[in-house]
Amino acid sequence: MTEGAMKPKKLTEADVTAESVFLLQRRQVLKMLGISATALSLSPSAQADLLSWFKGHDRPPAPSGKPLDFTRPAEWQNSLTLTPEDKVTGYNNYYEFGLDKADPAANAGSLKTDPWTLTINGEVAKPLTLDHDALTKRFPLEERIYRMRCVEAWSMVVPWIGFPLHKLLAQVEPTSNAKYVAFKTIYAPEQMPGQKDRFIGGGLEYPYVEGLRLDEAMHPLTMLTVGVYGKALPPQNGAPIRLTVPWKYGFKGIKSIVSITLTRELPPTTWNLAAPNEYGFYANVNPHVDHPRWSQATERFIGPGGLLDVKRQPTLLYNGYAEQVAPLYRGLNLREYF
Ligand SMILES: Nc1nc2c(c(=O)[nH]1)N[C@H]1C(S)=C(S)[C@@H](COP(=O)(O)O)O[C@H]1N2
Ligand SMILES: [Mo]
Repeated sequence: MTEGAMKPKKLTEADVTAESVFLLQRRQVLKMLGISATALSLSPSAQADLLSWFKGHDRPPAPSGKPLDFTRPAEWQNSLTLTPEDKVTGYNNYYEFGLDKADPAANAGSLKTDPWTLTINGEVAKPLTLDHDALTKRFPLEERIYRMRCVEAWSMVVPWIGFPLHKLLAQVEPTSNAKYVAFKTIYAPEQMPGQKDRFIGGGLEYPYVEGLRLDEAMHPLTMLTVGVYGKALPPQNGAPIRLTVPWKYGFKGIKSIVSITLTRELPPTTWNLAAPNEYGFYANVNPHVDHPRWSQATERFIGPGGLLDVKRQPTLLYNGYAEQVAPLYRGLNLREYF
């Protein structure tokens, strides 16, 4: 076999499994459940996602994080129906641990999240490094119930715990040159099989990197997240600290962050590097701007009912946060800057 033939094709975010193996398993599982594929009002890829999760249902339970001290400010509470904890911590994207939705919960236990060092540097007057304990102790923690929308067109509602990024940025004092904020995931190929193997890791470049404009980073909705469902984040959700930007597609929410760097220039971002025509820098949730390969007009909400409780619902502009964030994008052509 030539080296060229061995090379994995560049995977995009929707190509989450080895399709041929998967279609077979899906048919078998559906048959076992007595469900015909057409009886489910789900696209093949949606079924693939859910059943890959189902397939992993005998996985070891996620190590339960330690309980956190936090408040529940009324501002961030609401009456949205929550996605249950086992789905939030069992149905994940974290390609460093594999492409199936069940892979992160099964494999991310190998990530050593304590000790940890988060460095904040670049165009700042006062660079800072935080150790593992500082991540949960330096800033008061609050629970915030946010919508979460993956670019693959599934969605959840999640009770995250963390603090607003602007509080951290205020402490490092960005210089007048700072225009963007760049984030980087840990690079630890010995602990992350997907960083070592291009088949497992989907052909992405690692470490995973993300970025925001400084004004987006300073927005009160933008959060550094250290917990979920009352406890420290499990590794599959990005322990010990990850980004949550609820009006943007989920891939902006970079996990297991080791550096935050303020920059003059727009930073590179992982999915944009992988497929620039499909994933932009902004990645604002927008029902009117389709992905080149699928519609973004609706989404599949993963709800509390049974395993297959997936409700199709309209996608909301800026994921329902238009009132708060639309001013950031006044005058910007959202089709061009997707
Ligand atoms: N380092 C890293 N961060 C990542 C990803 C990843 O593969 N690697 N996946 C992203 C995608 S596509 C989504 S939808 C969210 C999923 O977060 P969750 O598993 O906590 O729901 O994490 C994002 N952050
Ligand atoms: Mo995603």
